[in-house]
Amino acid sequence: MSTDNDTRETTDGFHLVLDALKLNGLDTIFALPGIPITDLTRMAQREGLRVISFRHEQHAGNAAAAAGYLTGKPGICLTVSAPGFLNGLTALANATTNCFPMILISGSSEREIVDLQQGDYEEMDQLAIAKPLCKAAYRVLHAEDIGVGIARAIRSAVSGRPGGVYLDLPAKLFAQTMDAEAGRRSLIKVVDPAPRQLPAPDAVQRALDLLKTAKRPLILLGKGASYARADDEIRALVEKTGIPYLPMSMAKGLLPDTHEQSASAARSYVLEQADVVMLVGARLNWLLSHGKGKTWGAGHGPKQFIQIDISPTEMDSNVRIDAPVVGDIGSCVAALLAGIGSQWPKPPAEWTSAVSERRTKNIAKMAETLAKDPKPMNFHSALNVVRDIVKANPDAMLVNEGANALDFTRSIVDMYKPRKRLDVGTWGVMGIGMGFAVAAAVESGQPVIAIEGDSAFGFSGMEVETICRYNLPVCVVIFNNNGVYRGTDVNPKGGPDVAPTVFVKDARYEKLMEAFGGVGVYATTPAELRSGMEEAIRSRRPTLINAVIDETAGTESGRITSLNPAAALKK
Ligand SMILES: Cc1ncc(C[n+]2csc(CCOP(=O)(O)OP(=O)(O)O)c2C)c(N)n1
Ligand SMILES: [Mg+2]
Repeated sequence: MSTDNDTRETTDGFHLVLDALKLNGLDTIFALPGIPITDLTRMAQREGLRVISFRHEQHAGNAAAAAGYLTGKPGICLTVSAPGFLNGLTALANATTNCFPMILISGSSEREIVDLQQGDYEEMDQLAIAKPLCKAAYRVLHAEDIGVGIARAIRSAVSGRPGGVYLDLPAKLFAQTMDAEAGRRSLIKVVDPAPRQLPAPDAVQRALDLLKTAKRPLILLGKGASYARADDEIRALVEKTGIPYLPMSMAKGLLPDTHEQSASAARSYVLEQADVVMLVGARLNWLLSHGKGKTWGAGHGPKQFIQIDISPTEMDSNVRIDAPVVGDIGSCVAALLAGIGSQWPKPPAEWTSAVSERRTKNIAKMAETLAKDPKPMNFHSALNVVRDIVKANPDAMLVNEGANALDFTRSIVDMYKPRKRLDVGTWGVMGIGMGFAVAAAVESGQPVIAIEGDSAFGFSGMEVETICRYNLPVCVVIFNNNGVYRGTDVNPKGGPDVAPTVFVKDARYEKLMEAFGGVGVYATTPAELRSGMEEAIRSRRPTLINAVIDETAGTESGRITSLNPAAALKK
């Protein structure tokens, strides 16, 4: 059996899994132990892997997904069978939707019993359940196939469009033994797991030809562009063409939000007016109103789209793509840059000055709002503080979830560096907060600021214990407005139950952090919030600031009120 060095003669499933991960540079596991993987977590730690143990699998899964996005290597989540697996599955599906590479490794029960449905401990056909919710799903039945299983999982997670992969490891596999040397030879160090995919030269030329005809061009950067790690090339593309750009939420900071070509403060104007739009790693899904309708200036004349994406089937998903450029974003942008050369004509000044005029006006208007000091504190006056703190700490990671707490933060807090912002992503899902915060701290070593709606925080709140246990430099700021969207709803029947969107008023969330040895701060003014955040960043101690926000300040669903179906009967 195993020893500390390579002299062992026999190996087993446990060690082969760990050796295969290590061989591929996967050195961190986000886990929750139990049958049959408890020993795997212990052995992983003994073998020098970092094991971050969570209180609920969904957050371990979210951490793995965020780690995948931040490192470009698949994040590893390890769970027990059936219920543990299901708890992790939400994160796996969310990772796949967000195109974050992760591998959910789950122990499972005995195949023979599961397949005959004879009622095993935690019986469930996990592979079948996982399959439609992720990019690929594999099961390994024999120790000698572990190397191949992990190699396939890695390739599936990171090549092409990244996503979630499920790897099913039945309990019996772990105890299987084989000759150590044969075991070593069975492992695969994956060569070039995410191969470059070069765009076709004629596709690049078509895109450039179209871009050249534009009178009101716009570049739209998505989180695919951030993930691509082609930061310098993307910046060069924006600056050499002189085209205004809009970053999607997680592309903020790819270029600093203060960049003069950023059209964020003139978003509705540019979406409505642009005639040629170049999408870089951004999908025309609901977050972009599917590329059509009022947002896109229906009636303002036709729009033409250039789309850069690694997935050919993304093209025409919602509207016609006039110039598809399929390949990895780094290669596509490099090819476009080569074609652009140094003589590229700037967009008509009429367009760029119209954009910048609106931008200046809106920024000034926002500055006025931010300068106000209402009592009680509202989203704006609180975010004015967060904005300053992020500006002073541009390397800090920002995690963000909620409705109003999300939307206001996204528009008010400027980001200065790529891949610093992690949020609810494509699904707008609540519950990513503490899992993402843990991964951000573990993978970057930087201070993490998590701006959380009070409802949003509740989904993963117990992981503050995890944050304290690993002593992570996470500063959680809860925007506490007593509920979902607002704290002001009342029960129309007047009974003892409060309205469905309302929580316990003036809840003392900071005491949760104190319970585990972290720092709790109760902040009712911007000054208290500022000193709490400054101290958290300076000390790197786990901190939770309960920022009390005017309970009337929010709007229904934040910025997406219109997605709520309207009742036909108004009563
Ligand atoms: C998993 C999941 N469940 C429910 C929702 C619906 N939802 C959207 S935002 C939100 C919470 C908003 O309240 P809060 O986090 O307090 O933010 P606020 O608007 O009050 O700042 C909920 C429950 C969701 N997006 N995801
Ligand atoms: Mg709230």
